[in-house]
Amino acid sequence: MYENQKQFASIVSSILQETTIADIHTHLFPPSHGEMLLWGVDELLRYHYLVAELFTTADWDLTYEKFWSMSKSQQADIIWEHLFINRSPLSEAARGVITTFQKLGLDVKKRDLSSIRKWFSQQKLDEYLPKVFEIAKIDYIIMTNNPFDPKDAKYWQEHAAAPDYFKSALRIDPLFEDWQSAADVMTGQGYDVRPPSKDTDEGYQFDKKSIDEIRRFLIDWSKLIKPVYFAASFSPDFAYGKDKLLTEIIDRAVIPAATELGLPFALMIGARRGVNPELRDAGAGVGTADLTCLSELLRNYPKVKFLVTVLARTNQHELTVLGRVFRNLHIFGCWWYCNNPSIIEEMTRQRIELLGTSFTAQHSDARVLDQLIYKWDHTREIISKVLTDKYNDLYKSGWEVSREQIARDARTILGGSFEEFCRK
Ligand code: RAT
Ligand code: ZN
Repeated sequence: MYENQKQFASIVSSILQETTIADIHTHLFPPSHGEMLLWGVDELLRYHYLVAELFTTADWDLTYEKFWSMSKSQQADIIWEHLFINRSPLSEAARGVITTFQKLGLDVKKRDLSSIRKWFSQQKLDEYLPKVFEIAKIDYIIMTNNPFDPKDAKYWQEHAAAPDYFKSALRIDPLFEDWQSAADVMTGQGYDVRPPSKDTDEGYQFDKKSIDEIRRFLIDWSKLIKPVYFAASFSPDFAYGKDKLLTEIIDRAVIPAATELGLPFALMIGARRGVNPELRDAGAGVGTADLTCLSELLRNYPKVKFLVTVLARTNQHELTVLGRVFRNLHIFGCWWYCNNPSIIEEMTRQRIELLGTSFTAQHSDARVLDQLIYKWDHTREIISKVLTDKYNDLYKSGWEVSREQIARDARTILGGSFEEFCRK
């Protein structure tokens, strides 16, 4: 079927280049969400991954206050100068900006930010958005929609539904991380939710009415935005079964609502928020989680579907094993600090070796529209490398695969397996 390994690698790579993707977790919004949809050169440069990197190099006189008080383009300028001019853009996030410019046809060799800015200023969003989807070869993306965020909520309440290549996900972190303000928001939206009160034996608990109202809130919002799944991120201390309040919210509100609607619940575990609050979104750390709490959840609800990604590299093997022993678990993505070529490669090999193709290799987590271009370009390259090795191993054992079979497998780990899991 192919003459040598090199030729085979190029076949797999060209198939990967053509595979269209379901990007199952992003922070993008449709144009109807107005300014919430971030795009363009300044947004690319002030991506929070690059903000954090800037402060690893900048002098003390660039204080956090000074940086945050600057305009977006001043922030972009300073990041460009520090990370792209004074040194080479070798980090994954910095390289990503260069790949994005290059794929858009811009001349990166000149390193001329003003001409790049000029080009972006000439783009019209209604033409630019489909162009980005086309370059990145994306079928659809899944957003992160937070009904506790007044801005996001307002768009849903006032605007027409998003185009069908922008699918929604109902993000419910505030229920777990800040129930006082979550209760305030729900009350403000007409739900009779009282903050939990302290019971001496049981710790904090919601009254029955409040928990019913939280469930009603989730169901009503789902009717409005039609999410593909519920989602929440958790710290490494995620303690389902031990933390009474968290367990109660999951058991009595989230799971019943997810069951009623037939929706999966996505858990993203391991981000320690606010390790350096001065950095805002960029100031989170990572920690190893105790995944026995996750196993308990998976065991308790064998008919509820769970989508899970974990942030700590040290948790990846254990999660992959859980993906094998629990049929109600679908593992996805190389999240945030794992979204680096060396770790993606390691995780993808490990997952294929334990799960075959029943997982989702990656999500982009794009916050800026244009990032779809580089995130998927880089991922495609790594996945084709891993798949080439795996098919070569099979070939040595006498098993040949056709182009169609390779294309089928590639699409499976880039969206197909997720879709099948959601349909179950
Ligand atoms: O990866 C990121 O950009 C993080 O800031 C988070 O948004 C994370 O992905 C999340 O969804 O909480
Ligand atoms: Zn995210």
